[in-house]
Amino acid sequence: MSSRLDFVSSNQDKFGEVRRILGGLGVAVSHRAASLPEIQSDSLTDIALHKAEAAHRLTGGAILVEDDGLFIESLGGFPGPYSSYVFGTIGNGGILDLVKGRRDAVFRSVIAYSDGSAAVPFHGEVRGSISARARGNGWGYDPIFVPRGAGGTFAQIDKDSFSHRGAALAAFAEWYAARPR
Ligand code: ITT
Repeated sequence: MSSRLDFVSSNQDKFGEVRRILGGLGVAVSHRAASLPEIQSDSLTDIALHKAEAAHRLTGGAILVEDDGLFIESLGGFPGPYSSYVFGTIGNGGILDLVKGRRDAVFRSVIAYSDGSAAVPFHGEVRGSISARARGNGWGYDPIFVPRGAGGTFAQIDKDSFSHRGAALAAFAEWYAARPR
């Protein structure tokens, strides 16, 4: 059986990180650029599992997808599952205008794997805060998210060892290496 593994995503920045992180864990992955349909749900896990099924239908092979969200506590978890839409509409400037009180936030990732049998989810999260202003040049919310214990925003540090994506992919890689073949 082929060991090809495709990461199906419209987001080139995500794929760059996925390739780097999984490469460091001994798992080779290719990019299949595609925008998958996303169901409306409060659950990143449900969204990721549906994306995984759509991705497997697209390629017919073994795939990974990811769904992420930035959850800001003083905003009741906004933008959460709507993070991609909110970034494209109000962006980091709009988020900084909205956050007035407590700045605690959590970044969550759900990676989902499918090779045709039921999709399997892997979870990662990082706690931190929203910075007072954007710092550093990074993609998405990187310039405004400061992981707890780090000296700067995701855009200013080597984020892989702190990131929600790094944690979810580490769980995936452990499971993938141990799966029956
Ligand atoms: P897919 O095609 O893989 O779905 P997407 O960009 O639409 O790509 P999501 O639906 O998971 O991905 O949206 C999550 C959004 O959260 C994403 O578009 C970014 O704006 C943001 N985001 C996720 N992870 C991030 C990270 O590590 N750093 C900065 N922003 C991030």
